[in-house]
Amino acid sequence: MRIDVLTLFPEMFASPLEHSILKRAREAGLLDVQTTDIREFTFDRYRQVDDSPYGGGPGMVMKPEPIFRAVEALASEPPPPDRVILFTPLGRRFKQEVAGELASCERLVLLCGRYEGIDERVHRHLVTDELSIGDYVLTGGELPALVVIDAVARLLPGVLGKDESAASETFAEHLLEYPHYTRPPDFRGWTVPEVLLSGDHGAIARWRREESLRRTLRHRPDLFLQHELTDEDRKLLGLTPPKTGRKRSAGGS
Ligand code: 4FV
Repeated sequence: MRIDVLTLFPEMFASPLEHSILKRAREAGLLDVQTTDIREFTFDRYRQVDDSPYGGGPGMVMKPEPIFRAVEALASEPPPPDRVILFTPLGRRFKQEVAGELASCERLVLLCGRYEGIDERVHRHLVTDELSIGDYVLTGGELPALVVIDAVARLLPGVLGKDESAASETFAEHLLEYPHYTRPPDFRGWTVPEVLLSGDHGAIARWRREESLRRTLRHRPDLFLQHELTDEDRKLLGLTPPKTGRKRSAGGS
């Protein structure tokens, strides 16, 4: 996958991409992240990328021209971008399923805003998607871009090693993950659940499923309602199976 990042601070992307899984993915050619400074697409002597807002008000607004030029220049190189994504608090909430959607793309362009925001004509006439990583206001779109690069990259085939799997993890099936334990079996008197030391993989799988269900119900009932309860899940939760035998969602629909 190729990811082009348009930003006023390309240097912010140096370090986070030079460690661990993301570094390995780039070295293996599974991920190609290119940063481009939007200011390179200004031709006036002040290399102006922002200006005061029409109608007055605090702060500055990013100008449309350098951004349109930058995206059009990137798009002139094959392959054409599948998505041009702008990060903004008013965007669609970025979730694991959105990461999965983007991981099937060949090329993404990520647009990082600064200042109060970006001229509305960029939102309306240039970007294909607006994403938010959460209901808070950041100083720029660079950190959201790094969050998306990380979450998408680890879903690319071959990026996670055999001992790292994206399959049975948090949010797969809208469930939170089960508790993890490793050596020592007894730490300060806090012991590892017997079942995990039993070697009985059937019992371990049931324990983990039950833990995922209980944790999701307790910590994220909203997620639990999106989860399709199986009869096995009902048994694990001590819920009576539905009369009809037909699978029914947690929300009882
Ligand atoms: C943001 C968020 C975010 C708003 C103005 C950048 C800032 C500045 N992006 N999720 N929350 N963006 O706060 O994605 O341009």
